[in-house]
Amino acid sequence: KVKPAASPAADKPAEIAGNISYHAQYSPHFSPLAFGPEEAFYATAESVRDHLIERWNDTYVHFHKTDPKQTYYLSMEYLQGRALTNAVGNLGITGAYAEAVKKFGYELEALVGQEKDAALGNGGLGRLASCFLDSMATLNLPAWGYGLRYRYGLFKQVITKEGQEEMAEDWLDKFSPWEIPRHDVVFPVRFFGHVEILPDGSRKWVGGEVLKALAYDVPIPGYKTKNAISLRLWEAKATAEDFNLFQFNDGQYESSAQLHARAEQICAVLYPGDATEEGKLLRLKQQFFLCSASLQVDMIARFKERKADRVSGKWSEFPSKVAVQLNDTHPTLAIPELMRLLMDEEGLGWDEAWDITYRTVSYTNHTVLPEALEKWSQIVMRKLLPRHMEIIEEIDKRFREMVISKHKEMEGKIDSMKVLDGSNPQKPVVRMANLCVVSSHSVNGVAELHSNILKQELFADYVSIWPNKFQNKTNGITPRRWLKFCNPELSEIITKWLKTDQWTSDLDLLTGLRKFADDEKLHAEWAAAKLACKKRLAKHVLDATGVTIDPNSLFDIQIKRIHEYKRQLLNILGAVYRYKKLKEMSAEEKQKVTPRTVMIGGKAFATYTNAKRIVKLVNDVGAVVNNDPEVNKCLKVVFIPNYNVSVAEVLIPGSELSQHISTAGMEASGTSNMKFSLNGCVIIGTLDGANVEIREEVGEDNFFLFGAKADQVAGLRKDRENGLFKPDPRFEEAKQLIRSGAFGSYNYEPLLDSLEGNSGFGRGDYFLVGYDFPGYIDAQDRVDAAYKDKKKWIKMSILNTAGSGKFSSDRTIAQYAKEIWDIKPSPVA
Ligand code: 26R
Repeated sequence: KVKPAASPAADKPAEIAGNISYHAQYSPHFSPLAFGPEEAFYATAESVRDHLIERWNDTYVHFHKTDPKQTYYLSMEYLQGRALTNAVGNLGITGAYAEAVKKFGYELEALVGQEKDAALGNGGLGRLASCFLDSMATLNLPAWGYGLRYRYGLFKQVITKEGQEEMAEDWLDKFSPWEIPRHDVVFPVRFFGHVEILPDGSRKWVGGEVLKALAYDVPIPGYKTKNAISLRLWEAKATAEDFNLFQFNDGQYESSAQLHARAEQICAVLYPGDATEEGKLLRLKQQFFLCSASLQVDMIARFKERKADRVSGKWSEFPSKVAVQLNDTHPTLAIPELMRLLMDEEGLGWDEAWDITYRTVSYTNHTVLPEALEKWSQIVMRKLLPRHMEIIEEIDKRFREMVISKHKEMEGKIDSMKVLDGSNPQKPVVRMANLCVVSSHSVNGVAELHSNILKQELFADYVSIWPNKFQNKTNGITPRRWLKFCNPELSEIITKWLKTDQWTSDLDLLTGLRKFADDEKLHAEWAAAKLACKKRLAKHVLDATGVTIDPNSLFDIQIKRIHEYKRQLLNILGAVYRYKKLKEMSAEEKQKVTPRTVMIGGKAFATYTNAKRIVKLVNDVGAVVNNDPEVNKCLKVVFIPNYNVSVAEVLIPGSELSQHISTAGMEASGTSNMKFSLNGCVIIGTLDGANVEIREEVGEDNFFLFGAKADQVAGLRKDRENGLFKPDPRFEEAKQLIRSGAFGSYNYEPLLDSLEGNSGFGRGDYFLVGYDFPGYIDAQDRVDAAYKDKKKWIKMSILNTAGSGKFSSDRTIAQYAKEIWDIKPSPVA
């Protein structure tokens, strides 16, 4: 036994400084001569890591001893962002570290900026997973996250004259101080090969290529608790045995290390392009790699290891020890992999393996967009995973038999419900969502409206078979990162007025602010805090774009992935219309206008042409408006480049109005809407996703609503098709101004055409930009009027914060724990 040494005393800055020096000297990554901000950041992070490792070890031992039921959260994406502020904040050692780094002449905030964002995710789904980890740790839940250690995460967005360009973002450029490579946790993962039938009739998957999965653990500290959980990221490796020394010495360098090269490909990038067959295969490999490694190592091996200590160690106990949550369909292969391991490796029969799998696995749906529902080629799947394909075929067959024998009335619906779709014999596919629904004991949506759409539309047929399988779990966000740490100004005021900082872990306490909503003293403090955040934001904008914006103007922000359904196009058309009206005004009239800064940020998927055109349009409009002296006191339009978690942490606190304006029924939930509202920012939005619930919580007077309702959308599209749509003249004016070339000569025709009828590029305005345009402009007019009344606006702002308690991910995770996972808090003593 090695007696562990203690980390530096958390309340002794001198000791901490000594520990930082120690790391600079004895965990060296740089020349000993320099101790600049970068060196100081790494040494500080390593010092903080000592605290994390201590807690992480204690938590691991505690879970091992007490052997509680544990959740395994499988996700292809995590958008962690930076970790330093969060780590010292959650551990309660921010002050001590701030003082310690001062001894080296540094401000902690300056060092924090040295850290690269860990962007192992695309958007909402990945950031949700990261918020969930924070809440699982904070609630002392036995739950771990599993993902892949991508070498390159989400691309860096660079804006040029052509619009968006993508660059590889090297988050591991130097190294990540937060991960612990676990050389003791290495397991084989197989691809390709074939199925052998053994003499006893059992089946075994053999041959093919075998890679190794190596675990990297990222400790996740809970807030004000001793517990720290793990985000386990797998990396693919080939070993010395896979290296052909003979070939290498013979000069055949590439073939000598073939498997090494293939291993490297697996974790090379987040979401490899899947336009080619190779790309599709790689993406499927990634998905299986995550599932197989997590299941073999952490669920099966751990269950066996711990069951040796248990009185009865039956496999039937597995579901009372293990819950697997699938973050969308991306890790669906966990289902056939668990079946395979139980049957082929552990010798169980189908029925027992199925019962265990069904009781273990649950699935969250995050989108109803048809193009985002995964379908995998049966041919590719059979080649890469021959045994899994057999198992999926058997699941499909048994499902169909069950429907016919027990739900005769649903027989006519079988074609759309079954897992395998062979309707195109050239391209038979596996429908992953159907596989998830059929094989999971619980299926949930991520906001009330979305869950209802799942029950009434996407999964309606299954509801009559399994009426109790479908649930709602409205998303949430961690109030630590998204208020306490990113907005210290507002946090202090809240703590002062509530006379407690308990709200950080009990967010419902924010309702206590309601009784001060008219208090002038609070108003003054609230406005001052907002102004400080706006100034920080303005500085970011200047540094990132060179554009100067006025902190006294209304800061209006839309930041999210660029997608037609999210309707950044509606936003920019609105800005174009505003510009046109300003141009028509006299100087006197302009005096009365509410000055506004419209900021739009977000990344477009590299091959999504219309999304990239939108990015270009926003930039082009900005270039004209911002340089037009006749209007630029009243309006600025800024595209915020390279939107990511760290940028969000600056933008959200400084925002006053934020736009969540998707076509109703299309945004499953949204989570930035919750972050804005929590930070006292008023929403202009449609009745979509979690907007519906936010509006209920903050009150309809404190939310600018417009637009078609979800249940009207289908009818409106029909009307449009039938030529019944009459565009508002204001909508025509805005489009016309762009067509006239007022914002440059780039060809916007294809983009604008998507708003027209079903001809040429036209998609009949599928997202109803034209239908919602007049309502949107009217709502913006109401915003302008409300903003003029400072008292009214600040009151709205306070009531947004006060009404955001429901949207803590602590609430969401507590519900998952109780209503899906059946796991209980297990705090380290
Ligand atoms: C398979 C591939 C095409 C793919 C599709 C969609 C890959 C990734 C996605 C991302 C989707 C699933 C996503 O991020 N959905 C978002 O999930 C958030 C968290 O629940 C919601 O808030 C948000 O509304 C939803 O768009």
